[in-house]
Amino acid sequence: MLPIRSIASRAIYTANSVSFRNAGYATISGDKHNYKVVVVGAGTGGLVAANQIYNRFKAAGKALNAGDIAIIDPAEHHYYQPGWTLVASGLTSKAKTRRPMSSLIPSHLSYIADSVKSFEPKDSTITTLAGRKISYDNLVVAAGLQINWNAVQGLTKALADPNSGVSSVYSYDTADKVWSDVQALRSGKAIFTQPAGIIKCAGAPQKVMWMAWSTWENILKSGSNIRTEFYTGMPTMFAVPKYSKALDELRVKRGIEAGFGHNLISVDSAAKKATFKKGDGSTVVKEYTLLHAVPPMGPLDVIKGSPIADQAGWVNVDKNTLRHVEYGNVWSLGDSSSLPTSKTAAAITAQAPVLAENLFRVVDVGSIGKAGYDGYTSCPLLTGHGELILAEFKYGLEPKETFAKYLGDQAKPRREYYHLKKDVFPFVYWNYMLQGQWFGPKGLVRPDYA
Ligand code: UQ1
Repeated sequence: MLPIRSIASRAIYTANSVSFRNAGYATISGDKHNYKVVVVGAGTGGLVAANQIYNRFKAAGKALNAGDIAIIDPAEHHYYQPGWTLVASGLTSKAKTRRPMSSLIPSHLSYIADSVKSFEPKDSTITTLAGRKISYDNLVVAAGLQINWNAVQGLTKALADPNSGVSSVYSYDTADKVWSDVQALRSGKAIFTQPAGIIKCAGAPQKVMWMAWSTWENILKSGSNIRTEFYTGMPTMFAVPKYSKALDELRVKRGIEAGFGHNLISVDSAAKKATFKKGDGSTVVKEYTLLHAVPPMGPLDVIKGSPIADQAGWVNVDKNTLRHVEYGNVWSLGDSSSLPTSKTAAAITAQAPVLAENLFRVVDVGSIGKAGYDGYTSCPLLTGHGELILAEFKYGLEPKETFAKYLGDQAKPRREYYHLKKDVFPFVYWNYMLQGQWFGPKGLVRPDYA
């Protein structure tokens, strides 16, 4: 059995112990069937949104009662996924990137350890895997996305073999294997891949590469014996032209060969060969000593084809209001949403306050106000030890940089940003963001939409 868990596993987990969660912090609600707000998913989007919604009503002097908001997620742990690139580069331990779910859900939220089986937005209900029908005044969908590990033939087998030299940053179980493989490599060819299409944190595949390169070059001094190559299904290094240019210059300067429009389709771990499909349909086989593989990703099966999904399978929300285009009491943010921006934790810092404000206004006065999401997202691109390019941008792939006016162009790798990513953000996340008190570039100040 391959011990790969992913966000998707939240949807397929069997809810078998609704009543026995250690309730030191969270309360388990076993019998209530109607809630003012139901939040689906207790990942970054769900936990932040649930807390910001609670805080928003309270700030208006209209506090919801304990138990008015329910959050539903079958996962035993919550993961700080932005930490996995740090795990993959030996900068932190994986144990520090997860905490028991029950320790993170405050007692004023009802915690339902179950998963959604179907959405019935016409009736304002959801049905759970355990067979409960739950009705809501408002529904917030933050269910995450699905990692299609099996879409790359031979990958799960290769990942499960400790000696295969094949790893992936995209799961808790394999993120530390990246680091052990990187440390073990003394010579040969290291291949890093990225699939075509939408993935979460689209910068991560190359962050892992840059940190591995820096480890060989600067720490282990074995760089001259290792050839590094990057094969991506995308046409460029990064979607935003400004950062793409900087990253491509860095790639050339560091002697890293790239193949664009190259999609990993199979791994033969016995022969140490990876097969890629190119845009013209032809295939090409590459030998590797170390392979960092990133599988394709897509919408969760439970959402795809459901009444709340768009054609592609994402929750179909207005890109500025985060309100469902058809069902006015359904909202979405984060990876499961149709928002046409990069799927990151930083994006949640800007999406959640807009969602909380709009939902509050709809409940309070019946219509939304001026709050709108501009597509803000960020990708802290580790480029080596002590250096990071802080990509920040909004809709239209337009840069929206927080620190440029103080420190200069954020396309230039800087030490300050490296420490933001490595030391500041993890602390802020666990201590402020998950409690609904952190607003990204606005810090601890909730945006005012008056
Ligand atoms: C952020 O707020 C955040 O959460 C704590 C991150 O980590 C998950 C980020 O990567 C980024 C970029 C932000 C945005 C905050 C600032 C100060 C730019």
